[in-house]
Amino acid sequence: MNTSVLQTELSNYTEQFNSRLPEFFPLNGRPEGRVVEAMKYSVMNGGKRLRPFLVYQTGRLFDKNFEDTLRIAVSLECLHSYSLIHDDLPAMDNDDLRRGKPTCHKAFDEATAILAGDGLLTYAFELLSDGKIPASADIQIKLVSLLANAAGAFNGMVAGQMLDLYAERSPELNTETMIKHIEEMKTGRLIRYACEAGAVFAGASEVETKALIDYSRKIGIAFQIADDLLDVEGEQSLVGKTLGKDKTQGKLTFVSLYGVDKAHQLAQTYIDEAQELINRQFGSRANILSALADFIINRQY
Ligand code: GRG
Repeated sequence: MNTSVLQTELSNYTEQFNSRLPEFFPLNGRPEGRVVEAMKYSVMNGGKRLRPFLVYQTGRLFDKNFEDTLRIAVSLECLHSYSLIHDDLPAMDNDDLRRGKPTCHKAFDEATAILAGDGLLTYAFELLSDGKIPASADIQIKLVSLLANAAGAFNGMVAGQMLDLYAERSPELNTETMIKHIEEMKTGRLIRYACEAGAVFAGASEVETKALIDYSRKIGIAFQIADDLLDVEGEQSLVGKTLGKDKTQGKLTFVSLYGVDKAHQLAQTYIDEAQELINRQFGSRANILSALADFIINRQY
């Protein structure tokens, strides 16, 4: 499949997804509605919608459609947006720009941004558990449990973020094994959840689910390498966030570890492996997932 077919699929999906988002954020005009405004601002504030698209495309392998997968996709994007709001806070990455627009704490204020993150995190689980997902109770519970684990403090995104902050201050932790471990938790677990959730929702077999998980783990690492490369090679107006920060902050990244050329090669290797896996299991049905793997490392934003 050529890249432009994928670009069209992704932009059609994004358009449809964005047009449905407002209905998930009713504004009630009451003073506390300010937090919902901040939540809505952050979720509606652009974004590639890669995680929702992965949920949809995984579901589509098993004949699920946009509407079937929408609630799971919105829930995941809420959780992802919470992590970005909190990551941008002064106590964390302290950034003024996200998706090319003022970060939540700049557009509102710090306390509202903390609450908006809390609100989105909580809402993600409300959307999964309010009985409106067209699946059995067992599947709904499984989705809640998978997301909690992927986002959480034991082996998930919060654990990855903690280790990332800690490693910055502890040079002895700056090893290849450690960076892979950090990135697998911080970035990889939500990407993996996107594919696993689509598979669980759609009733994929164990073998099919495993192929999707293996694919997602590989594209997850490649995604992070691409993110590190964009920080040094990207165009700020396209990337939409402050670039060059990894170096200024002395962060250990795939680029600081391997250098630019080797980082590109490594990302390509992960993508080749992911494509081989997914093609072996699903053949041409997985053309879009396969093309998405290419997009992940060739993206400009
Ligand atoms: C604060 C609990 C907590 C976790 C933060 C997501 C994260 C963990 C930190 C964000 C910083 C960062 C650069 C992470 C690496 C890659 C990443 C998740 C980038 C943002 O995802 P995209 O590129 O963003 O999919 P869009 O805006 O397109 O949704």
